[in-house]
Amino acid sequence: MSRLLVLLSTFQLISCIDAQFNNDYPTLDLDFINGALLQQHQEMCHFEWLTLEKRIDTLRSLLFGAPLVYSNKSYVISKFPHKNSGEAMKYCQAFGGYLAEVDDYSEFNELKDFFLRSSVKEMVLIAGSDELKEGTWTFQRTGVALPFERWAPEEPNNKAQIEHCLCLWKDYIGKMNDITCSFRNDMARFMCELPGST
Ligand SMILES: [Ca+2]
Ligand SMILES: [Ca+2]
Repeated sequence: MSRLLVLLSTFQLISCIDAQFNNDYPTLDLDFINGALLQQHQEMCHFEWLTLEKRIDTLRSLLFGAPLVYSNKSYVISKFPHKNSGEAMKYCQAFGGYLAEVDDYSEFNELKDFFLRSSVKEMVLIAGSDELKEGTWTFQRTGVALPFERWAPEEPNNKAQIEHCLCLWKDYIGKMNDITCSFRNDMARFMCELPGST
């Protein structure tokens, strides 16, 4: 479609320029044409990029709630439950991000308050797993050890020996709990950390 537009624009432009110079000059100024075409193409690309950005924004608002902006990042909570932590990560990656990674107390505090203000009822999945080695918690994306932990009382308890993923838990004012990496329930949500303050 865009190539067709460029082609049609080229014909139109040449015909305009041809008419303009027909009386004085039989030849065309190719540098001028190239410059004009390049400018037109850039304007069209800019327009298409804006359209694409708008579509991505629309899609993001369908899938996630309003973002928290903190430290040049955007954090969003899903409007639907995840089938498993891998699927949740893929949703985050689709928007250029990853499951929210708590790096320090300040970030934990921001995300905890964001979660507690939300309408999510029970828990929100974030980055962190001890699936590879029980009791050793790392980020799934980088394999780096969790730099900050703030567990709820008697957690992590690895209940039924199947709890290898991490969530913030509403029952304990947003503190951490280990939970299963697979589907939990319809109330469960996940949080993504996205680049930029969009
Ligand atoms: Ca575990
Ligand atoms: Ca637990």
